Amino acid sequence: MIDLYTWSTPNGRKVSILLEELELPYRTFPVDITKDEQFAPGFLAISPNNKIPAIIDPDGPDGQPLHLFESGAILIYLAEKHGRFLPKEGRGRAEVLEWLMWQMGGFGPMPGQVHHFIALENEVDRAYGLQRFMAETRRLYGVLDRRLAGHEFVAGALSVADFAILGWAWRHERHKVSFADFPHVGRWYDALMARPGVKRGMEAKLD
Ligand SMILES: N[C@@H](CCC(=O)N[C@@H](CS)C(=O)NCC(=O)O)C(=O)O
Repeated sequence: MIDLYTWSTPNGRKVSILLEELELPYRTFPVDITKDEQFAPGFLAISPNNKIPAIIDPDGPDGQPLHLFESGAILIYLAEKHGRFLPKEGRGRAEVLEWLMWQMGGFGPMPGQVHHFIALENEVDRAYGLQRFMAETRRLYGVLDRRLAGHEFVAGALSVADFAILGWAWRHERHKVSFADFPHVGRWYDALMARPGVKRGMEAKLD
């Protein structure tokens, strides 16, 4: 049974989606990041970067418990361990990792900045931040839309890269993106959200 330390955020949802798609049993431990619970010493021992999500797998690679933070590392670990949603080798694996890293480095940090600046009260700070990070967020949606114009999923068969990107696309309204402008993303999003495993991952109580 995996222990999942999380909160109901895009990075948190990536892992609950994968756990549900893999039909793995897990226990959820909410870490209320609005109350700074991510800085509690007990949580820092698992996630020294004071961010959710993190997991503990009691049955780690050497038979010993493994704790892991960074959502991308968690997705790769669970996919490899259970032999699904990440090809073992070759071009297919390289492409999934390419799009997973694209999400981790851009399609997450950039819309995350929109979420930050949109909530600021200082008009000058807010205007500059939104101008910069909304433009970059829209650029990334354009990259994804062009990719999905010729591909059913982002990299070969359905993979952890799709789940990682979905976690952030789930918050498109909050970062003021309409799928009317990115129709291929909209088609992909609807197909993924209709999957029973994805639905359970999105609806799981994480807070
Ligand atoms: N690169 C990290 C980012 C995790 C992250 O930003 N988590 C946010 C919630 S989505 C968090 O825990 N924020 C609390 C904080 O920054 O103190 C990952 O993908 O796991």
